[in-house]
Amino acid sequence: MSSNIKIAAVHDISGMGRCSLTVILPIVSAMGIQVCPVPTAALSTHTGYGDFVMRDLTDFIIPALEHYKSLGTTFDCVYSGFLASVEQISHCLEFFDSFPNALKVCDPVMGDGGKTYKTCTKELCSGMSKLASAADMITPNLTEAAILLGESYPAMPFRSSQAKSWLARLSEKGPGTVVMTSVPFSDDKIYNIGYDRENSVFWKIPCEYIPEKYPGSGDIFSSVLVGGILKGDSLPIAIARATSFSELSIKTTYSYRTDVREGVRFEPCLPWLSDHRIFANFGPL
Ligand code: PXL
Repeated sequence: MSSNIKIAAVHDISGMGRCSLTVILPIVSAMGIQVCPVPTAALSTHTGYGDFVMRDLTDFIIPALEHYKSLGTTFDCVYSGFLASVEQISHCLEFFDSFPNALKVCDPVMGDGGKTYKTCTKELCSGMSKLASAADMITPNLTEAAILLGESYPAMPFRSSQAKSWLARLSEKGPGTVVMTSVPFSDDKIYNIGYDRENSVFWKIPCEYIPEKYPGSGDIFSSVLVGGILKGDSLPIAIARATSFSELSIKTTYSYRTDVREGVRFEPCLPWLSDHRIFANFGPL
């Protein structure tokens, strides 16, 4: 029996639309890793449905943390995502500090396609920057990377020299590993790209472009990435695994032509995650 790997997942739970904890729980579990959810908010749907109902759980996080500490619990990873209030930034920092041996991952969920999500205020964006600086690994999309760097949303296509510069500048803020998702270069693919500061190496992993943008895609990618790293994948292999699973589940969804707001139909693809093949569809950036 392999050892028990345990993640504290500090994200919201949205009842419909497949994002955050409703994605992280099944995906990371299918990889044989235990997820302990620490919900930041409960929503009826993700924010893309317009008139969603939301209950902020800001007053839940620190009491939950205190309880875990009183139990002598340890986590192998603290993985943060969508936050519902600016106070939750310091709560996540406290989670990071409480488990010094844990891998600290921040998915700085703030927006997509050049726009911030409805709930993401200016204060929350600057708080997210602080949280990202305290993490070992961050996984922004282009919109979030631009916000973290104080840049405007970039003109497309992105150049590889610009991509390397953004990755390195994000890493200079703190995290030794930076992974940027859905980056369009000048061909007909999109790329997930990564930077490993310790080894001074940049990676790029291609993904076929699918002409539809599903909410929660970033959560699917980051879940597999985090699971892969915790199970011993190198950075490019983990990005390649996460890219392949995302591509498979997004193509599956696209084939059914379902309502985009319902997110990615990853459920039929879950068995794929139990296969521990090594992935090598990567190369240097
Ligand atoms: O997938 C990111 C995400 C997480 N949580 C909520 C969201 C979104 C993206 O729309 O609305 C509530």
